[in-house]
Amino acid sequence: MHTDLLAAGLIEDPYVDQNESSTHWIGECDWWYETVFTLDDSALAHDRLDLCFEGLDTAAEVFLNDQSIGRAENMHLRYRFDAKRWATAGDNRLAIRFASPVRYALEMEQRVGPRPGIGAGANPRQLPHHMIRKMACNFGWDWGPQLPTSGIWRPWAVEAWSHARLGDIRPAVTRADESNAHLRISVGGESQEATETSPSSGLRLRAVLSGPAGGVVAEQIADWRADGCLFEMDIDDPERWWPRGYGKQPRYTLEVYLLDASGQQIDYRSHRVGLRTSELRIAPDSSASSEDDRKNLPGGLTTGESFTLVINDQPVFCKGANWIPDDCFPHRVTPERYRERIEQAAEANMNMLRVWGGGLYEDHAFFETCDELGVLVWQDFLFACACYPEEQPLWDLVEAEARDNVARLSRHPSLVLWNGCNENIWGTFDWPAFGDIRTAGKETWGLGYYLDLLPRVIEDLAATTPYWPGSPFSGSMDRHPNANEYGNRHIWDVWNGHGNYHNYLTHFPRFASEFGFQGPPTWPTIEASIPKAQRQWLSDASRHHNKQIDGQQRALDRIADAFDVPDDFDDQWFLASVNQARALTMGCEWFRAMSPWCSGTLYWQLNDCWPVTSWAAVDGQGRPKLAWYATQRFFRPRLLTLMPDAVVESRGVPQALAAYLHNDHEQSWRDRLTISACDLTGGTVDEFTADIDVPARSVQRVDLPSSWFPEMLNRSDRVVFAQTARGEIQDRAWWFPEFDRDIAYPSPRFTTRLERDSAGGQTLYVKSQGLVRELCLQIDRLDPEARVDTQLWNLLPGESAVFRISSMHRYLEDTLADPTILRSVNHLVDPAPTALFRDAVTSR
Ligand code: BMA
Repeated sequence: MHTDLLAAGLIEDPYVDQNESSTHWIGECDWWYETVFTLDDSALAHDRLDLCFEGLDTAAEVFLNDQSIGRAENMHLRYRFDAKRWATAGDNRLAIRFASPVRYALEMEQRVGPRPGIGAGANPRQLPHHMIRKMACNFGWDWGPQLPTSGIWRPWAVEAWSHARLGDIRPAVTRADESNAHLRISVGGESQEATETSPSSGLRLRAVLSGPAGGVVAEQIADWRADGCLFEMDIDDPERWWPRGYGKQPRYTLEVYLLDASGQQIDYRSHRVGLRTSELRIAPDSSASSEDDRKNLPGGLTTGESFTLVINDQPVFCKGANWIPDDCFPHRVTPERYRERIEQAAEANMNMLRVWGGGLYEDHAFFETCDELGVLVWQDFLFACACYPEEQPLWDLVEAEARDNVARLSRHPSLVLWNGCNENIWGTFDWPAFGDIRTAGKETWGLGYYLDLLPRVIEDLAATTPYWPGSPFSGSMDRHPNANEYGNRHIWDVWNGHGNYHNYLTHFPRFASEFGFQGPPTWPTIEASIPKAQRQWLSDASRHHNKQIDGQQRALDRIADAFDVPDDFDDQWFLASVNQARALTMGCEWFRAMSPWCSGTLYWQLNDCWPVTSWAAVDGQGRPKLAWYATQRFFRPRLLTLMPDAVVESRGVPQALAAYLHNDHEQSWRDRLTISACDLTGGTVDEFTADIDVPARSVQRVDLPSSWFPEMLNRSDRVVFAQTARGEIQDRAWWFPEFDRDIAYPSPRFTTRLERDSAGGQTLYVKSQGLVRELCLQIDRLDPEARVDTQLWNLLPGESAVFRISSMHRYLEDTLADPTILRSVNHLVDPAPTALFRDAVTSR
C-alpha cells in the first residue's frame, strides 16, 4: 500500500528524512485492491478454476464478481481458492479487502490475551507483532521503521485444471557418498477424483533425473496417488553439491510429468537439485579432552558439546552473517537484487547466511542464488523476540505456514538447517520484559511450537534437514540457552553492555549465530536520506535513522572508547565506520581462532531494509560499508591473526598473544611465519620466526615469546604484526596494544600514482611515508556508484596500497589524493599522545 501511495504521489518517500512519521495512518486503515481480468471458454471448460495467491499481506477477504470466495490471514502462507462457481467467460472483477494489520494484531491480542514482546526499538509504538502472522519487522525493529503495510506482495494467478495437478516436489538426499547417492522424491498434488480408493484413475507420474552436464541418470514411472507419490533413485558416482570453499555446486535437473490415462501430459515441474547431506553433529567433548587435543586452541576453555554443521560428512566452519528482509516492502526485492546481495556475501568470503525469524521465508530467487553460489542457508521459522501464544487460531495458522514453507523450500540444497525461533527461549531466562512466563506456567509462550510442532513438521516433510529449536539454544531446557559450552550463542553484551569490542575476547561460543556492532551507512546513502542541514550525529533526522534506543549516542560512546571524539560529522562518520569494521574483525577472528571448539561465526547483520545506522555490513541502498571490506579479509580461507593466548577474563586484558593460522582450505598450509614488534617509525624492536605446516581444515597456534609480555601489551609506542613469507600486505595480522588516542601516529604523507589500463580501468597506488592505519579511498564521495576493491590498509613506512577503481568516470590523481577522499585513522588522531601507559584495555 505504501509503495502504491508513493507511486501515486500521495505520500513522500518514507525512507527520506523523517517522512516515515507521517505515514502511520496507513497501517491503521483497511484497503481495497481491485482489477478486472478476462477468461476464455477453454479455461472454464476445466473441472477446476483456482485463484492462487502466493502472498497476501495479511488479513484479506477475496471477492470474485462480488462474491466472497475466501479469506486469508497469514502473509507467509500460499492460498488457493476454488473460484469455478463464480467465474464467467469474459470480464471478471477481482476485489480484495485488506483489514488494517495494526487493528488485526490488537484484536488478536484481546482475543488470546496479551503476551510480552519487544522489538520495535526506538519506534514510537510497541505493536504486538507476535499477534499476527506477518513479517514482524514491518511493525518496526531496532534497525527498521514502523511501516505496517498491506497488499498483494507475491504473484497471483488463475489456474485452470482437470483430473489432477502437481503440488510441491520434495527431493530429499538420504545419502551422498563419494560412490553413491540416494534421492527420495516426494511428489505432492491434488486430484478431482477419489484416486485414493480407485487408483485405477489411470493417471501416472514420470520422474526424470538428468546429470549436471545433461544426460538422463534415472527415470521412473509410478501410478498417481492423491495422498502423495514417492520415487527412490540411486545415483552412482554422484557429483556432489558443496558449500563454497569446500567444492563445486553441480546441480542435477529433476523433471516430473503428470500424465493422463492416454499418456498426455497434464502438468509438469522442473527443479534443480543438489546432492548433499546435512547433519548437525552434537557430541559431548570427550572427558579425555586433553591438553594435547586443545594445544592449538586458546587456553581457558571448559567442556560441553560440539555444535557442528556437517555437509557430506565434512565438518564445515560456517562464516557469514544474518539476513533481514532487504526492503521494508519486500515485493521490491527483485531476483537481480537478491543476486547482487548474495554475491556481496560470497565476495566477502561468507559461506552461510542465517535468514532471521523476524523477517520472511525468503523467495525461491534467494535460495536459487544461494544454491548456485554455494552459500548455506540457515532458515529460522518466523518467531522473534516475543512470547508467542499457542491458542487458536494462531496454532493452526502456524502449522499451515510451517508445512507450506518447508514443502515449498526443502528442495534447495543450500537450505541446510531449520531453526525454531529467534531469542524467544533465551528471553524467558534473561529478559525482564518476559517476566516469569516460563516458570509460572500460566500462559503459553511458544515453546510448544519450538519443541513439538515444528520438529514434527520437519520430521514429516524434510526429515533429512536438521532442526534446532532456537537461536540461541543449548540443547536442553535445563541449561541456560545462551551458554558458551553448548549449542549456539548470541553475544549482545558487548555492543549493548560492556561496549568496547575487546570484550568479545571474554566469550568462547560453540557457534556464534549473532553479535554485532553498529556503523553508519555509506556517505552517499546518508546524502540520499538525511537533508544537508540535519547532517550532524545527534540531529533529529540522524536519530530517526537509527532505530535503537539511544543508538546514535552509543555509537559515539564506542568511538570514545578509543578516540577523542572529533567535532566534525564526517570525522565521526569515519571513525564509527572504522570502529564497526574493527569490532567485527575482533569477534570473527577470535571465534575462528577457536575452531573446532567453535564451528561458526555469523555476525549481525549482512543487509539493511532502508537507509539507517545499524549493525549491517551492506547499507540500505546496497553499498558496502567498511565493515564489508573488513569481512572480505577476516573470512578469507587462510587467515593469520594475532589474538590472546587464552580466553580473556571478564573485562580484563590479555596476558599474552599468540598467532593463530586458520587454514579453511583442503590443502595444508606450509609457510614461514614472522612475528615482529616494531615502534611507530616501523623500526623493528624484536622479531621471531617459525616454520608452519597447518593441516587442511585446521587451526595452528604459535605462541609469541613470553619475554615480550607484559611490556608489549601496554606500550602505546609498540605495534605487533605477523606475516607469512608468501602472504601479501593485506594478509598481515596486527595488534595495536593501546587505543588510538594514546598512539602518536605519524602524520599521513603519501605519494600517489594513477594508472589507466586500455579497458578503462583505473588503479591508484598510494605509497605511505610512515606507518598508516586503515587507509581508505572514499571513491563513492565522487560518484555514488563507484567502488574500490579493497579498503582499510595498514601500511609500514614505504609500503603501498593498491586501489582498483570501478567507475563510469575518469578521475584526476589530485582529486583522489585529496584528504577528503584518501583517508586514514592517522588523519584524525592528534599526533600528541595524551598518555603512554594504560592499565586495562577496558578501563575507559
Ligand atoms: C538481536 C536480533 C534482532 C536485533 C538485533 C540487534 O536481538 O535477533 O532482533 O535486531 O539483536 O539488537
